[in-house]
Amino acid sequence: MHGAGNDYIYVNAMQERISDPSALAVKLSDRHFGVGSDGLVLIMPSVTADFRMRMYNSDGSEAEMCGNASRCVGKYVYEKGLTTKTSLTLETKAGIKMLNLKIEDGLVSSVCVDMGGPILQPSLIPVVFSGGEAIRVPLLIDQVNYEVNCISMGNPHAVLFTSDIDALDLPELGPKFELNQIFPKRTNTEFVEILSLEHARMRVWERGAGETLACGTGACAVLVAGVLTGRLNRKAVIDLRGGSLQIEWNPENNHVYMTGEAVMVFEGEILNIQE
Ligand code: ZDR
Repeated sequence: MHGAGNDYIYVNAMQERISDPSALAVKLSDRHFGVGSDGLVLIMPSVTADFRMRMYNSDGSEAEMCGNASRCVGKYVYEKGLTTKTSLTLETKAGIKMLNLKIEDGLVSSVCVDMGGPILQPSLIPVVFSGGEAIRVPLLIDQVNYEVNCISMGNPHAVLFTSDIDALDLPELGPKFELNQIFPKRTNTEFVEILSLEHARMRVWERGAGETLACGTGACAVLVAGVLTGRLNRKAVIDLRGGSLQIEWNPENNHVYMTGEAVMVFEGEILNIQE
C-alpha cells in the first residue's frame, strides 16, 4: 500500500507471528531481491486500542510512528472487514492515535489522523540543544550555515526552509543531517519551499530509508515549523513528491491533524524468504 507514494509492505499479523520483522523489512524492501518498498508495517491486535501497528524502515530500524502508514492501516482494517468502525484507535510506539475514515461506496477514500501534539522539548525530540525550543537553530555543516527547526511528531524531524528544493542533492545532503551528532536517534529531514501561507512543497530524507516520495509525520513537522517561524497558517496543503496532504494544527487542543489518501496496490504471498 502507499500513501502519497510512500510505499510499505503491510503484513496482516493479527494471527501470524513474525519472528524477526527487522530482518524481514531489509529483505522485502530490497527492490531487486525482495518486493521493493520503503519498509515493512505489521498490523497487529492491541490490548489498549482497536489495532496496533509496528513500522520498520528499509534499513531494519524500527520507527516510533509513521503518518502515511497509519492511514493505510485504517484502510486495510476497514476494507478487509476487521472492523466496521469508521473512527478507530491505533496503538503505535508513539502512543495511541485516532483515525477517522471517510467512506465512499464502501471504500476508504481518505483518512484523517489525529497525530496528537508536536513535541518541542529538545531532550524529548531528541536533539542536543540547550534552549527551550530548537527552532531556528544555526547548524554548520561542511562550512555551510543551515537553520534547522527540530520537532518530534513521535519521531524526530529537522525542518529546513530553502528555495529551489528540486536542485538539492539529497543523497549527498540528507545523511549529513540524519547522522549529525546533534541528533542522538538520527533524524528525518525535510527541505521546504514556501508557496503561500497555506501552501508549501517539500522533499524528505527519511531516517533509515533515504529519499522517499512522501512523509506524513514530516508534513506535520513542516506545518508546525512553518507556524512557529511565521511562514505558514495553521491549516495548509503540503505537496510531496508523491501527492499532497492537508495538515491542520488546532490551537485549542494543540493537536495536529493529517488528512490524505491511502491506496492498496496489490496483495500477494511471499515465497522464498528465509527468516
Ligand atoms: C516519514 C514516514 N514515512 C511517515 O510517513 O511518517 C515515517 C517513516 C519513519 C521514519 N523514516 C523514521 O522516523 O524513522
